[in-house]
Amino acid sequence: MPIKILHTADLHIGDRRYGRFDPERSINTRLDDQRESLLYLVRIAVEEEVDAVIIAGDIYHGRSPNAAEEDVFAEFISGLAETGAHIFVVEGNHERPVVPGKPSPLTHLATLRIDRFHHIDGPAVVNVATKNGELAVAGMPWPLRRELVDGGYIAKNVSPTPEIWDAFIGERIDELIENIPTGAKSVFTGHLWTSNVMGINAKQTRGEPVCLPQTLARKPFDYIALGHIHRHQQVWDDPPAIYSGSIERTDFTEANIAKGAVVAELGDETSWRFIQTPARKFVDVEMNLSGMSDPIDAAVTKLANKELDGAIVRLTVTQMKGDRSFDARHIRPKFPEVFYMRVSRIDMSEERKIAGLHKYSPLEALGEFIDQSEKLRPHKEELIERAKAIAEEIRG
Ligand SMILES: [Mn+2]
Repeated sequence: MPIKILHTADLHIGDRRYGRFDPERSINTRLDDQRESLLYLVRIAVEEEVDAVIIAGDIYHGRSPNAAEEDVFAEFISGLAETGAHIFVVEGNHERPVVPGKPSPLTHLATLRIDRFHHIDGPAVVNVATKNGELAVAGMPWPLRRELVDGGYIAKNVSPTPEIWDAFIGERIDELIENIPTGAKSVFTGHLWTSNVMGINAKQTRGEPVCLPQTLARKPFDYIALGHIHRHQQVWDDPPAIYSGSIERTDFTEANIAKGAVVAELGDETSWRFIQTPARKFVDVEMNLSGMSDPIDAAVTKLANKELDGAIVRLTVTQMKGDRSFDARHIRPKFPEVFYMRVSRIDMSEERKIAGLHKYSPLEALGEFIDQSEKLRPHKEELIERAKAIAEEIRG
């Protein structure tokens, strides 16, 4: 039988965005969603009888998870441990300590020496025997700038280019490959960016670790289990290099994107399939309410046609100067089935734009411009980042 693995990443337990504080239990309601998706993965591990579970970083959203968040992860791990599968966890940027020797929120789990639980906090190969044969997992946690300095790749005050990161990561992979036993099935798992167009993407990765997909996707690896990019995607064919993606939607750019994990089978060939988690639905609604005699009523009518049950909703209304004011407090009570609703109002008035323009810095003006474009709005963060970089270059 092939060795079967479940690959997940970017759990972001404790991400509180788009949730509410539940005063009775003193937790954010998004934690329930994260728990649901994780327990769903435990069921998958049971049903599929996987030999190993690989968690490719970013377990927690914050560096200091609270007790309720730790309990959600503990419940996940104990559920997986009961299946008898080996569990491998590499550290992501959200938990790897920058200070050498400082414990991460995962260190105590390693200290407990739970059977078949493997915590990878530096580049290392872990060999295990599964019911379907020998498996070697080569892991690389989120690489740190300090490691480039210590390794002589850059001087202390230099910002690393993508090419330097690619060289550093490639050499670590060479070392890991030397430690893969011949005849074993093997998986590389890491938390980092990959890009086919390194130079172009340098600004997107902002000096963070990045490499070409083929720097990782090499023989003898049978499968490359990646974390960091929240959108599920395959970045290389042979061996397959996959971002499982986050288990839940983490912002509105993912509103229409399926969320889940990957089940891969390592036989003579590697095959894999994506399995969806019951991630909470995000619904993005935009409406122009200019000139409406009763904008609240108009918005309620339009929203009533949408499937909003249990959804996280972002409502963006555009109006002009002189329109009847739109008070979001009148909207939310009409949709008790909605999990969370954020309402924002954009004033499209030309007069206001011209009269108010002198108040803006160039970046603020760009932000205002992006806000008014349906096409550009989802890319706001990235566009602003790029504009900043360009502005810095011009200033020298
Ligand atoms: Mn990450």
